[in-house]
Amino acid sequence: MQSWPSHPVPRVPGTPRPLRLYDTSTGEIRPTAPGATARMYVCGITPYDATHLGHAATYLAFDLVHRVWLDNGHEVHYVQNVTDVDDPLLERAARDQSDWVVLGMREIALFREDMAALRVLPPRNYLGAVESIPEIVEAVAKLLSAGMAYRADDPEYPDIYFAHDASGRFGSVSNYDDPTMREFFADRGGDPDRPGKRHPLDALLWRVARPGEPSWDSELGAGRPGWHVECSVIAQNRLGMGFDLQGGGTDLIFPHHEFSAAHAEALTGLHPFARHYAHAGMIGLDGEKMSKSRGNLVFVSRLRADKVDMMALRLGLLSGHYREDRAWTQEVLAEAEARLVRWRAATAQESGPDATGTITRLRDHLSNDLDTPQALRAVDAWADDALSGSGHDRAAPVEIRAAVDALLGVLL
Ligand code: 5CA
Ligand code: ZN
Repeated sequence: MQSWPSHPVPRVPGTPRPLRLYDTSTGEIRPTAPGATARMYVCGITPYDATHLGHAATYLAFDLVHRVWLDNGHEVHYVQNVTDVDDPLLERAARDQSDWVVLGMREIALFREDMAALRVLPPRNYLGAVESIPEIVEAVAKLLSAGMAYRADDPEYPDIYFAHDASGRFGSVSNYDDPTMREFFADRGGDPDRPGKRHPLDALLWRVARPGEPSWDSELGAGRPGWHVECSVIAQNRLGMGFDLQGGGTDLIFPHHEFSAAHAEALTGLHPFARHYAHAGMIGLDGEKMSKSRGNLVFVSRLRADKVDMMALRLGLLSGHYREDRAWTQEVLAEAEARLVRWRAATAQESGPDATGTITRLRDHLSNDLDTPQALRAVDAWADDALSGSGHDRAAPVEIRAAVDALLGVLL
């Protein structure tokens, strides 16, 4: 799958700060400690509808991780998937009497445009589930022969399930108790009541072909992959075990990230799958989580068509902390637009107050679990001073522009 266009990231004067990030599995803010190449996997979209502001906010959070690592001199190996075959996509295509392949391709194309417009740095590997089927089949076959997976007791559709406790570490990502796991499993794509399973929490690895559904021939028989194994295999085969960061929204903590880790750890006997699990809060609208199923969506492409400046959108989505559930409102956008105008005016001046302290504060706040509200306020303070005419450093506007571009991804 083709990724989207990149753009150069300027160097920022001064001293970088290593990134500390909240880790869901340990419940604390810990240093990320990548080697020369930082390895990050962020779960991609299921392309049955356009990118909404919730998706965008989540990808922006991990874009900042990417940028802080680059600032620290790391190469970043970033991998993202596209769930280009799964029940929601097939259901939407059936509802609209359209072809699921065409629907997926259209939404993926739009997503790429949205990401490029928002200046999200692209992944090095951007992979669809469909193109990854051979490697997924290989992994499922291994789990089956190791006795960690089994065929459902159903002569008609002997789907393959993962024995949830096969890694011996099930629960180590989410730390949820059993009732919470059962609730989320049922709500988020699981099938606890499927007859023929050995345990309600066992997760689907391979769905045997049904009439009217797409399927692929394989040594497992014709069928299609389950969801968690898709990300588990794509990540593992590009980044290896123990990669630096697995990311997504909080709705992916369980079952998705718990199972992606459990599959990989069972398969390899190694731990951990990822050294950090980071999750972005949910963006809501009118008091509810923005979601395709609720239909309360604001699309990035709609705002683009309405000529909203994508840099203002970026600033608006970054004005709240990534871990907070937060609401999108017209006021958030209006404030971001006003902020962008001020920053542009301040950096368009020939000189301004010395930028060193501001850039240090910007780095400090970002390295502290991506504290964007504080980071934006640090730049506000510089812009206010500059606009009030204080300071005559002729390098400062250029340096602030470079820092805001490189670290926040905002082009002034
Ligand atoms: N394809 C799977 C991941 S492998 C998936 O969850 N796709 S998705 O299109 O539903 O979501 C894509 C990403 O956006 C996920 O990380 C998800 O957690 C995040 N996301 C979805 N809704 C919101 C929201 N309202 N606010 C913030 N992030 C969201
Ligand atoms: Zn995923």
